[in-house]
Amino acid sequence: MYFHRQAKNYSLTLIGFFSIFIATPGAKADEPSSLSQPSMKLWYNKPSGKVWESALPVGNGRLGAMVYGNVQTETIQLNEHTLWSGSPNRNDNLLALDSLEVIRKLIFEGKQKQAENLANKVLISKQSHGQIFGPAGEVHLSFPGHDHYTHYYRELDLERAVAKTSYTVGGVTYTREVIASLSERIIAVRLTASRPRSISFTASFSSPQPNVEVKTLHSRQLTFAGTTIDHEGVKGMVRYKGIAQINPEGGEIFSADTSITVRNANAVTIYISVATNFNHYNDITGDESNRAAVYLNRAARKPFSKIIRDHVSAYQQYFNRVKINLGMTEPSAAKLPTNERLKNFSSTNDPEFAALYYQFGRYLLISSSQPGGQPANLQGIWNGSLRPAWDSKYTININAQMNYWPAEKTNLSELHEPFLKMVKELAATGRKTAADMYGARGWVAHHNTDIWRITGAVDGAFWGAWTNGGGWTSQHLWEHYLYTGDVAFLQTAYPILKGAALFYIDYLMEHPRLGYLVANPDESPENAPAAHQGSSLDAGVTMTNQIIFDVFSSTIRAAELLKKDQAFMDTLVHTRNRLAPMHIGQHAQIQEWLDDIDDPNDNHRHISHLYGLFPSNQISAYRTPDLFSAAKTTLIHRGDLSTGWSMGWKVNWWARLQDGNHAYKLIQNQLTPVGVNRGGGGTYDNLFDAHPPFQIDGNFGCVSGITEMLMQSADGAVHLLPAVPDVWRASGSIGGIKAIGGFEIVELKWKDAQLVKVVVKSHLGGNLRLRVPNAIELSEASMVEATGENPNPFYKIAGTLKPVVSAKARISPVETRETLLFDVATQAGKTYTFQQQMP
Ligand code: FUC
Repeated sequence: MYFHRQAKNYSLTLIGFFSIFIATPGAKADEPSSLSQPSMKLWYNKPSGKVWESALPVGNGRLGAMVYGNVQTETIQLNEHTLWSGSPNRNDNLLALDSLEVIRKLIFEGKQKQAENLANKVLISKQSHGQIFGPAGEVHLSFPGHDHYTHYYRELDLERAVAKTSYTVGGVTYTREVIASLSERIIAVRLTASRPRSISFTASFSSPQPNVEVKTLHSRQLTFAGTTIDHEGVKGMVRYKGIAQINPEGGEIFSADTSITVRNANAVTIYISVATNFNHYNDITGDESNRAAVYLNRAARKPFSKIIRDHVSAYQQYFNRVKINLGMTEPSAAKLPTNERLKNFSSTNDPEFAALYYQFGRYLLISSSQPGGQPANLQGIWNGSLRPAWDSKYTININAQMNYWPAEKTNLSELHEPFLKMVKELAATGRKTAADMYGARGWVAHHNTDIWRITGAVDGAFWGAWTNGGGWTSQHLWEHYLYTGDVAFLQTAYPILKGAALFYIDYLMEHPRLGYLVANPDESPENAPAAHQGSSLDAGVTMTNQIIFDVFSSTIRAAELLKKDQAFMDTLVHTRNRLAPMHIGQHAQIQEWLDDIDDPNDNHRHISHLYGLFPSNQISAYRTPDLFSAAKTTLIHRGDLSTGWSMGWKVNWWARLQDGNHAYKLIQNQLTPVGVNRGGGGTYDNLFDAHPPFQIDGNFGCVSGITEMLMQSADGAVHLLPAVPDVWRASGSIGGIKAIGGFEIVELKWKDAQLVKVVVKSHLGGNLRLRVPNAIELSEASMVEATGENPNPFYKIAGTLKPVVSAKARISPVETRETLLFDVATQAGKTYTFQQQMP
C-alpha cells in the first residue's frame, strides 16, 4: 500500500510556500512569514461509504459540497446557501403586548411557571419557528468495473482547498479532484487516469427534495430544478436550478433522459452550478435558471487548470495569512491517517494534529462564509438532510455568534461580513417585533433566526422568551470596528447599536425588591433553577445584565467617536449604572440568576453567565479579581464534558482564566471520536464537530480558544502566551493573528513558554501595550514600563459594576503567572521586532 502523504519535512514545506508566491501573482507578497507549519492535509485510506460525516467538505460561501470519495459510485452532495424552505414571512405573536404586564407581574411574584404557561400562548410564535436550510441533492458518478481496487487514498488539502481521491484498478491509477471555486460560482470535478482512454462512467442526480425534476440537455448537461418545501405553514417558494456540465477530453459522451454516460475519455471536467431566485430576505424574484446558466457558462469556458489556479490563489489570500506550529509530533504518530490520529489524540501528544484542526477551522470559515453570501449556519454550508437538526438555521443565543469568534482574530475579517449583514437585516425586521410585541423602540431578536430574518419568539417560552439575540449579535459590529478601526463601517453600524440600546431602554423596568433596572421576562439561555418550578423565566438574569452593559458601553463609545447623540449617551450612562451588577453567591460562584439559587452540581451545557469572561471582558484577572475567581469556581462546578460547542466555549474560558492545561484538556475532550465521551460531544472522522449531531459551532469555538491560549487582547493589552499548556511549551510559533486596534502579530515564537521573538505590525498606529511572560527588547523604538490605563482608544474599557458578594462566599485568591507590561508608541504601517532579553 502506498500513500501520497507529504513528507514531513519542514524545509520542503517552505520551498512549497515560496513557489506558491511565484505561481500566484495575485497573492499578497509583502512580508512572507518565515514560520513553518506541519502538513495541512486530512487524509484517509478508506472511502466514506454511507457516512456523511466521513465525507470531505468543500465550499465557496455560495456552494457547499461533501465529497464521499467512494470508488464505484462517487457521491458529491450539494448545497446552495439560499436554498431554504418557506418564503418571506414574519412570526411575531401580536398577543404579547396585551399580556406583557401580567407576565411581568407573575415573574416578580415568584410565579414563574404560570408566567411561562401564559408566555407560551402569547409570546411564542403561532407561525413559523424558523425555516430549514435544505440540501440541493447529490451528483453520482458510477464507474463500471471499479469494484476491486487497490492503493486507495483520499485527502483534503487545506493549503489548496482541494479534495482528492485516488485508487488503482487494472493497473490504471484514477484520480478525482473536487473544488468549490472561490473565483467562480461553481463546483468543479476533474477526473484523470494514468492511461489514455480509461475513464468511463455514468452521471446521475438524486435529491431528498420532493419536488425536483431531473433532465438532460445537449447531451452534456444534467440539470435539476424545483421549489423548496413548505414548512410550518409557510409556503416553500425558493426555486432552484442546478446544471452539471460534463466536458470529456477524448472518448464519447451520450445522454439518456436523466443520466449522461462518458466512455473511454482521457480526462473529464465537470462544472456544477446551482442557483436560486433568492435576492434578499424579502425578495425572491430572481431568475434561478438564468443565474445557473451564467455562472456555468462563465466557468465552463475555462480549462480546469485555469479554474484551479485561480481558485487556489483566491483561497490562499485568506488561508496563508496565518501559520501555526505547536511543536513536532513523533513521526510514527504523525504518519497515521486522520481518523487514527483523532482516535489517539487524547492519549498521545500530537501537537501537529492540534495545528491541523486549527487550520481546518479557518478553512471551514473561508469555505462557508464569503462576502455577499449567507452567514455560516448551524452546519456551516453543509447539510445533506431535508430535515436537519434544529433546521440547520441560526441559533443566536450562542451558536451563530460562536461561528464568528475566529473571524477577526484569525485574520479573516472580511469573512465576518455575511454575519454583520445579517445583524443589520435583523435590526430592520426586529424593529417591528420590538414595537408590536413589547411596545418598545429600537429592535429586538429572540433566540433563533433564519434566512427570512424572523425575529419572533420560537420553540417554547422555556427557550424563546429571551430578548437578547439582537443585543448580543450587535456586539459583533462593534468588535469588527475594534479590530479594523474602520470609521466608515462604524457610521453604518451606529444606528444598529443605538437601536439595540434603545430597545433595552424601553424594555428595562425596576425590580420591585432589588431596585435594579432589569429585563423582564428574561431567562438564562435554556437553563432553569430548581427553585423556579422548572421554569426558565425570570427577571434580570446575569447574562442579560452583562449583554445590556456591553450594548450600552459600545453605543456610548461609538457615539463619542462619531460625536453623536450627547443626550442619549447621558441616558445610557445613567441607565447603565442602574443595571444589576454581577453577584458572587454562597458557593463563591458567579450567580446565574439574581437570587442565590445556583446548584453547584448543575452541569448544564450553557454557562451563559460567563459571557462576561468570554466573549466579553467584564471579568478580568487584573481589574476584577473576585469575579475572576468566582468565574473559575463556576466553571469547575459545571465540569468539562459536554456538547461540542459547550466544550469549544470552555476552551476560551480556560484560556481567559490563563489555565492552558485545563484549556488543553477541553481540546482533548473535543478531539475525541464521537460516541466515546459518555453523554458528551466529540469529533467526526472528517473533523466536523459533534454536538452530536454535527454542528459547526464547536469547530469555530475551539479555533477561537486556541488563539486565546496564545494571544488575547480584550483586557487592555496585547497579552502574549497567556495560557500555553505544558504539551506545547517546549517550542512553537504562530504568525498572522490579529489583536484589537489593528495590531497584527506577524510572528510570535516561544521556547519553554518564554517569548523568543515577536513581530508586530501596527496597521492603525497608537499605543501598543504588551503583557508578556518574560523580558523582551526592541531596537526600532523605545519601550516603557506601562502604568495606568492604556491610552490607546481601542483599549478603553468600561469599568465593570462592583459585584455584590454573599456573606457566605469564601473566595479563593486568584493565581496568575507574573507578567511584564510595556508600552510602545507605534506608527501606522510600521513593523516592530522584539527579541527575548538575555539576562
Ligand atoms: C441551543 C443549544 C443546543 C443546540 C441548539 C442548536 O439550543 O442549547 O445544545 O446547540 O442550540
